[in-house]
Amino acid sequence: MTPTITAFERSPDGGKGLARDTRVRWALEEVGQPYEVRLVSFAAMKQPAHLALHPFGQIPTYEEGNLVLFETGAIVFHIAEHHAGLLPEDADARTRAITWMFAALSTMEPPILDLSIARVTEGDRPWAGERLPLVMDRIRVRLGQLSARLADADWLDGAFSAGDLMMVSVLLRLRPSGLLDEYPNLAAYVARGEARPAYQRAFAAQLAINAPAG
Ligand code: GTB
Repeated sequence: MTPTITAFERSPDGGKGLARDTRVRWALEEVGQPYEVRLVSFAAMKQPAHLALHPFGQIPTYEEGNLVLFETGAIVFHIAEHHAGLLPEDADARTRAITWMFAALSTMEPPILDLSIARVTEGDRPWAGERLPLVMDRIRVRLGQLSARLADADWLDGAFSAGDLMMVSVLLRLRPSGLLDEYPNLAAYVARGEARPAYQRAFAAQLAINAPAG
């Protein structure tokens, strides 16, 4: 059955691939699963029909027959569990790859999201100038630790996995800040992820919807 995901009718990033449907598209492309996309407006996301799919009124969602999922971690995990290509066969290696998915979402992503909050949501507060360097330093701590673990490897634990897909997706958001470039092995790691044909297809698909007109 062809799954359907939801995405922004028009992403605020104008097609830079930063909205979270991109990581789901990427996973589907990696495993060769065709999918359909239903575009939703910000207003529609808060209406009962969408809230029945996603209790927090967000994108992306994932529908496959009677199964409805929200949260990209759960969606990518489901895709990886049901298709070959994103999780190793070996049980221990599989669990380590899943651990990296959790690390991306629960250790790396929160301080990275905090940077957007500090810059955009709270950028006009009188204390914003003092808070921003603290937020950036908290990200540097995590990037330093991740950089040390990755060292000169291509991927976090052997072959490319759903753990790398999630980690690269999370780190991508840092590019405009310049923070990623302070860790050349992480910058190269993210570039390796983006160079994957499956990522390129996912990026192109979301760009086709979101590219500014003209
Ligand atoms: N934890 C959830 C998951 O991983 O699925 C988070 C989902 C989420 O934050 N969805 C956002 C959303 O629906 C879109 S991706 N927001 C609308 C709302 O909450 O009302 C976040 C996002 C939005 C825009 C950019 N951008 O423009 O750069 C980047 C990321």
